[in-house]
Amino acid sequence: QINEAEVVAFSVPSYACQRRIALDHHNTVLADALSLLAENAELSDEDGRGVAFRRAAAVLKALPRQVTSMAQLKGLPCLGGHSLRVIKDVLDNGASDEVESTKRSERYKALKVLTGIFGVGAKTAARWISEGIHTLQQLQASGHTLNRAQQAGLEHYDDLNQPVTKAEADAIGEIVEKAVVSVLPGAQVTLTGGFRRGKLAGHDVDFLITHPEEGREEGLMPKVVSWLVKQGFLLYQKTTRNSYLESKDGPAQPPSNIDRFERCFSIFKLEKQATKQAEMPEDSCSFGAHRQVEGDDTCLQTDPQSCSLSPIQTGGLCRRASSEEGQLEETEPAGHKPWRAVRVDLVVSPVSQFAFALLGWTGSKLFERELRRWAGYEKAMSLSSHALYDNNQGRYLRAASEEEIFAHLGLEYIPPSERNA
Ligand code: TTP
Ligand code: MN
Ligand code: MN
Ligand code: MN
Repeated sequence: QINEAEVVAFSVPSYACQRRIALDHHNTVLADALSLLAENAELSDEDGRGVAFRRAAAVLKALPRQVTSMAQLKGLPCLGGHSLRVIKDVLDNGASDEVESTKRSERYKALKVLTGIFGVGAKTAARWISEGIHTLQQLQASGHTLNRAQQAGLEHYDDLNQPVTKAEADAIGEIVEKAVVSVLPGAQVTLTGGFRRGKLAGHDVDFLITHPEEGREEGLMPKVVSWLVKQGFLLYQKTTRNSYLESKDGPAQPPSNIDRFERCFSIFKLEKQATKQAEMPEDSCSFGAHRQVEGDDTCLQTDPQSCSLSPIQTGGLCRRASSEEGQLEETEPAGHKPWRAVRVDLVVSPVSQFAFALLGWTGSKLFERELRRWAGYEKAMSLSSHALYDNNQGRYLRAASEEEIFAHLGLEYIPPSERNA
């Protein structure tokens, strides 16, 4: 029996960028429930609701202990009525009806399948669903013309929906490093995104490239990309050039949040040989259903969403039992090729903007959003991944490190491993 008067309520600061949020925390079940509703809102093109659930989840991730009663949540920021109902449901019943029915809903499942195609966003998926397209076969049968990204996405669907491991990220890092120094000696490559925050798996690998001499990085991306193409490392790439300096609002205006670096969205062809040296867990399938059949390393998953193993861990033979994926595998037996497709993002930044780019590309997405919100509302500053503009002083604030940016913003420095909001 809990005496409400004796319960000590938790306390956390309002902005996620004021909190230290490690990958491991004490409220996974609650945060996962809210994150699923956030994901569903984002997939439904309701970004406002998505952010609200993400913020609520980030509050729970920051708590020093597991939540056991609603009274502990009194006075916490970012917990709206809807999030509180979900939390109460989980505390009372072990699960939230809304979350469980969302997971089971045809619409959510179709949105997941269709946006699982690289190049397909929430809007495109919604349009297809309104035409009755819920599966990859239905999409293929519909005769819709797909753009180049979507064609690549469909072709490498299974690989790209298999989490990228840290070992694979490191193997790709070595290739990128080699490409970059071959075309511009002295240039530097930094791993960003989730892997810089310490994640052990991700949906892609993100790299930031610069050169210590300002200006030397200009035009670097096309050279890196053609080196990679020539060596046969790219299955797909789309490069966009730097539009920061020539953009209409120009550097004299507060920078917008839109990133204008030279960047490349790509799909790498990673030889399985390249990660063979790395230690792989014997059996780390989270579902526990990953097991071997005599003489055949086949994963007998029945729920394709629950196998977290990469093809490398399964020897490439994880035959996921989803009907649509099953059919795709008949045309392309993913398990019998000596390589896998991996999404890679490359960004080139001039060294004068490097700290801002590093901060902006390390994430998490909510952490980034909260940093910009803090800058604008609390400090009258505009933060982008290019610069920090002080509206009161009417000037840009320089920074050579992330620490300096946090200092300009009046925030305690939060290391990458604690930006997992
Ligand atoms: P993602 O690669 O989408 O996410 P992630 O690396 O945190 O997680 P995952 O393991 O699923 O890959 O984005 C990485 C960071 O890059 C994130 O903070 C958002 C940021 N970013 C963009 O994605 N696009 C942009 O235009 C800018 C400026 C930043
Ligand atoms: Mn703790
Ligand atoms: Mn990433
Ligand atoms: Mn990315």
